[in-house]
Amino acid sequence: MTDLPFSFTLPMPQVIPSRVDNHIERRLSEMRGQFFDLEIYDKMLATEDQLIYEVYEIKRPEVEGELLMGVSVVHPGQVGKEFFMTKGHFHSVLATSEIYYCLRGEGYMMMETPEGITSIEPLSPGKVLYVPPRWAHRSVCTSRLEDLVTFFAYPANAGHDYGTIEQTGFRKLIFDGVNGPEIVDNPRCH
Ligand code: PAN
Ligand code: ZN
Repeated sequence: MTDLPFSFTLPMPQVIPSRVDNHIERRLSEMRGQFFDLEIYDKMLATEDQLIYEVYEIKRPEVEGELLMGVSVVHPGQVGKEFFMTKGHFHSVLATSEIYYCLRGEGYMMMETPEGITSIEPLSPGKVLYVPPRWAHRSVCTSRLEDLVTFFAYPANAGHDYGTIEQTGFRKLIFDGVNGPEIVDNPRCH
């Protein structure tokens, strides 16, 4: 063994809030139809129902005037070349917004309006992202080692519309390309 300088990465521990009222775990089996490569999805699922992301929620009454907040943790991984991500949603009360603050990891917030305007914002520690009213949003973890950890807050009466994204998909996909993350058009989006 040659005595050369070397380095390695020690992933930081997960950021979990000291108060948690509800812990959600989303596994591969709950994301059917959301990843582009259905064949690889089925193959992976046959081997293991992997944990894709987790949400630590702080509960408040779900009424106007209140805010819901918590921490979202998207784990590193890929389905084929597509990075692990959240389901993504519109808010049921479309005219509600959300704030995300990135605590750890690397990734993107994929966003789009019902009219088809798209915006994809990079996330890295310290980044504050404002998701304006009417924009669907999905977090994507592009780091190979670290979780993408974000703090979020949104109006407590917003509600979640997952159905629209489940049926139509987002207009863009994020794949692991030769020179890093690659954003491509989703050929299945309609
Ligand atoms: C977040 C998200 C969280 C998980 O709290 O709910 O990141 O993503 P999905 O809800 O898309 O599974 C939020 O945006 N609330 O509105
Ligand atoms: Zn939201």
